[in-house]
Amino acid sequence: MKAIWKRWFNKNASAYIDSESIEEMKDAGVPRHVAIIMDGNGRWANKRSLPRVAGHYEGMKVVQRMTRFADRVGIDILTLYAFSTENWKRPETEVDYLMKLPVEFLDKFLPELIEKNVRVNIMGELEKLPKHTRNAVESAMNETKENTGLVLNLAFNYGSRAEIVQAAQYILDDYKQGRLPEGPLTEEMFSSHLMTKDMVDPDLLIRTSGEIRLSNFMLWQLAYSEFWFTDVLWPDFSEADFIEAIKEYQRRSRRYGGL
Ligand code: V07
Repeated sequence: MKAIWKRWFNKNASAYIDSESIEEMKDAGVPRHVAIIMDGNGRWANKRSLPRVAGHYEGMKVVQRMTRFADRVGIDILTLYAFSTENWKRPETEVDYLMKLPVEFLDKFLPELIEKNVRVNIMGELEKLPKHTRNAVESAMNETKENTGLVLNLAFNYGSRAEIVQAAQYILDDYKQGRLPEGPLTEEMFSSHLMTKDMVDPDLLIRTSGEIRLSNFMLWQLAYSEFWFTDVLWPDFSEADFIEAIKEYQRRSRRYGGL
């Protein structure tokens, strides 16, 4: 099939991915924690002569679909890089729009997340967000905090070096207050001060849009993860692409199994 039709078909047939191939994939062992850098939204819009925010809106719809997919295949944690601390440097109108997206997303999607037993978690500095944004994400976290299904972990106003420095600061404070035992600091003690303290490390990192770098994303947590890159722009990312990434992950972990 021609690539362009394949894309169109995959996107529109997404709900009909046959359950047999899903079951097969589940049996081979899906990654517990998948982290995604959702890149290429602006470029997707540019290619269509649309404003960049149109790409962000389309990207938000893909967040919904991939959350459904992660839930369906039994992934435990889906971490998505929604907004980096660097993103404040973008034009004000674009930043304003991005700050409205969580509100829009949750207005539409929170009831379904609750129904699916999904727990929403935000990883990042919420203090600097506009009030309406902060209220929306905090109430989503609150309303889902008892849920025991998929964890939808959104990296929002997140930067990994700042997270690591913050962990060091917490450790210093704890030490001064006598809350830390004497003796050497361990990796476990350190990682328990990170924003991912109760999570396993990502098994698989996906980055869309052809960029092959980490851009200050989960530097500590990705130490042993498999990396999978694709040229597909985030608004075009489909269930078929997600399956391809998981299958490649399964091939690699079979090959290096036990190591
Ligand atoms: C954002 C859509 C995805 C592509 C990347 C940039 C634009 C979902 C959220 C979100 C955030 C918090 C929350 C629920 C949903 C989001 C921003 C941007 C800033 F509790 N998508 N999305 N937040 N984009």
